[in-house]
Amino acid sequence: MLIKDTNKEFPKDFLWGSASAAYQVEGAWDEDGKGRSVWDEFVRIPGKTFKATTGDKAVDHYHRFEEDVALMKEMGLKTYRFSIAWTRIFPNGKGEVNEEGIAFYDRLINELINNDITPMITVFHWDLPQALQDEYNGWESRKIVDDFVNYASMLFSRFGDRVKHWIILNEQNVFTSHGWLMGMHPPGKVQDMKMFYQVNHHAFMAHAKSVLALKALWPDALVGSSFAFGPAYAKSEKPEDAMAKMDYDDLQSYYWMDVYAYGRYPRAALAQLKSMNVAPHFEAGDEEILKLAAQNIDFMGVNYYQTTVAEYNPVDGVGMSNKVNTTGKKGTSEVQGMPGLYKNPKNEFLKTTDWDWTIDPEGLRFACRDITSRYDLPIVISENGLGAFDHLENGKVHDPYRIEYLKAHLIELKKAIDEGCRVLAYCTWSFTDLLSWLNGYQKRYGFVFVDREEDEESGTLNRIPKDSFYWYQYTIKTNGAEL
Ligand code: BGP
Repeated sequence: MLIKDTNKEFPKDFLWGSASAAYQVEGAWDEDGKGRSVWDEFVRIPGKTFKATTGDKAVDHYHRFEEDVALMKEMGLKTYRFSIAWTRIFPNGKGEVNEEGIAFYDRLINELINNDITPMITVFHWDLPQALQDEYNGWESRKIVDDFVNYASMLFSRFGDRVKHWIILNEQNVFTSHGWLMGMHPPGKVQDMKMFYQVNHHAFMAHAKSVLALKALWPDALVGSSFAFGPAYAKSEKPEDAMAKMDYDDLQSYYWMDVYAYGRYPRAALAQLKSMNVAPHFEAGDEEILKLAAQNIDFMGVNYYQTTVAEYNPVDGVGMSNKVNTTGKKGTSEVQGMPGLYKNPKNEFLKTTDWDWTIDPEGLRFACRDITSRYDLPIVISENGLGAFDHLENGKVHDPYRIEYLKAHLIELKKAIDEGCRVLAYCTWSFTDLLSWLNGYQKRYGFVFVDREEDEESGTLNRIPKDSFYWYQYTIKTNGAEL
């Protein structure tokens, strides 16, 4: 569309934000009664993370959250999205609540509110209690649904008086594909397609029942889950590439978003899964619960980093690869695909980051438009950002590339808003530098540099605002009018 004469500013009350996740920032991995999560164990398996980095200390947000919130206040941030570590609340995943864990998040929430920053909570950002993994294989068992809802309901009842914005699951598509197909996240399974879809069904049920539990308690709360959306462009005008895009969309995007928004799986995707004998098993009543939850979500959460290309992939073509660039050496990722359906070659028209992620600001607009057309739901951009090598020189960090990246994405986001998309919030990834799950500490995303070594637990952990910090501060102050 070509919308003329629009207001330069973003909507009034637009939530300019930034995001993090507990395991990636908190540290204090075994303090104040916290139990072990699957990530606490997984990072200790040799070869799983870049240079064996862990979140044991991370960037010590657990002890420095007041300093971090003071910086957010200085920046003028309107919302801070963070996740709760399930194992701080229930060290064993269920049973007795750990009041020290509740107290930590109470302090964080109150500190944010006292500084005029709206807290936005992610209930689950991947750090499942190890106790539940040991007892019944975590997400693989239907038992997870009740334990999840019990945990989520504890958060709703203890924090819901002050927290209105809730994201139930972070990137269900990523933690399940990395955990059950690629072997790169816990529990490290490879190509277990049947379990992958069953695990996803359990996660959908946990999401749906949590949405309903929240609304029963706090009808005015705003809720959704965050999907890692990588929209696809067809490689060419060949009909087989258009069909490859459609297959990709149904199996890689709508498979999740349709369940959140409509409460049902895409029909063609289910037909495909049935023909492969990997379709999920439903219990009686599941369909109704998914539908009811879908009627109760308030937004689609979107983590947007990149787009992809869909090209027809012959039956003997490429499959899933776990050759992913975790070193920052360009060109070390391999093409992924599903034989007989699609593969995702490089987009020759776009530049990439050092970790081979395509840089595509228009893709963000495309994502918002697609969601708006298909679901007509408001959107929360819950993550978007650039992972890069940053350098501290004479007490300063100059990151013009990050400013350029974020600015270009915001310009496209504003176009999407002008075109009718209802975007409630934009959270960059991330506020401070933090642990990148598989890429260690050298892949930095923050507005605030954290002085810590890449692969060992040393460094002052001092916070140093980068140039992008001041740029975002100004962008917020002017409500995006001068991008
Ligand atoms: C998303 C996750 C975040 C964060 C981000 C950047 O998938 O929700 O937790 O890690 O991606 O990814 P990475 O750290 O792999 O660069």
